[in-house]
Amino acid sequence: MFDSLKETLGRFKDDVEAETDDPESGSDDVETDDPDGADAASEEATAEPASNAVDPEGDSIAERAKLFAAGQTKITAEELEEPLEQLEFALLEGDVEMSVARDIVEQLREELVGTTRAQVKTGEIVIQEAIGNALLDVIDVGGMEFDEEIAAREKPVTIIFTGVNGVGKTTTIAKLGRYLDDRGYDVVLANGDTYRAGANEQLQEHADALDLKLISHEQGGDPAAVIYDAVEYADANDVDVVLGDTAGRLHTADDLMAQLEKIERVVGPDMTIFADEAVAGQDATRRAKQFDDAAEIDGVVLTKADADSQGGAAISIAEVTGKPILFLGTGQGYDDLERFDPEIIVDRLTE
Ligand SMILES: Nc1nc2c(ncn2[C@@H]2O[C@H](COP(=O)(O)OP(=O)(O)O)[C@@H](O)[C@H]2O)c(=O)[nH]1
Ligand SMILES: [Mg+2]
Repeated sequence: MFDSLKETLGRFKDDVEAETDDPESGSDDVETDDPDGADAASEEATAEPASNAVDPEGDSIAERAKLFAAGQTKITAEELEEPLEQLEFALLEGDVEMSVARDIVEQLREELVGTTRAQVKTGEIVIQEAIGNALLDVIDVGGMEFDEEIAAREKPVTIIFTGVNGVGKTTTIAKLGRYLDDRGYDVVLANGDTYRAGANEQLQEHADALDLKLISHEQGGDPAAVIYDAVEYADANDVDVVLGDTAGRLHTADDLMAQLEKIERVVGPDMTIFADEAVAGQDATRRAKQFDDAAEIDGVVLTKADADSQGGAAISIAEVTGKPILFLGTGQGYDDLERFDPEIIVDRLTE
């Protein structure tokens, strides 16, 4: 999962370390393993010719060399330029949204310029930390905590799933049915995808496998009515959570959005969760915005993360929509659902 994104970040770290290996680029003979390193470096500094030359920052080379000997020279904006440019390019290639790639690069620039070489050289994890902070800044947008929300809300809690066909919406509903069942909640499924032939049967199979009740109507019926029925059933039978599927495609995109608006109006769900594939990258990010406009979403499930090496949607979608990623789909089995914890994801990407 997200392997190439991890590589991109690792490469940036290596680039910065290589770039800042020496105050005047080109020489890589600085002693790092000598316990008496300061002396060695100062010998090198005195061997520096033209000691009254002035570098672009206005410090004389002799002064800079002295600072370097004490391990105090700072990483400059110029040194970071190339690594940052490479990073931005790689992020864009990895399908990260442009505004998000820029934010990451800007934050890294701010955090790293002025960091002393000593910190980088002595193996302090400044670069790694800076990368982690920049990532956390874009993926941790606050918003709801799924488990807490379910626990706190008056029952039944009604959750509607939106998103286009084929991304794994129905599978995610089944997985969440299992997830909630495992945590002691009674769950009913509702098939609001009345458009697609075979949708009832598909959800019924999941319901049977998970031993959950499904409420469905004939194909072509009103999805808002199905979900409404499921809520009534839940009320009457002390069911805790209603998971409502919806169509991912109608005759036109406008019809689809109008249908989602109607469900929102008639049912008044407690949560609307948008599902899309991590592998869809920027398309997923764009669709999240569109669906949020039709029926405001509270959170996102990114499916097929197991097949996504780039991580572009995973690090873009929260910042672009302002809504948190709640879960990652990590396979086709019912247990292949992972809580999305920004800190854990960042640790994994930067370790
Ligand atoms: N590898 C993988 N496949 C998934 C995941 N989630 C769903 N799928 C597969 O994606 C396909 C479409 O899923 P479905 O739930 O029918 O999509 P829907 O049209 O959005 O309801 C199915 O073959 C699922 O098994 C996931 O997290 N990882
Ligand atoms: Mg479906």
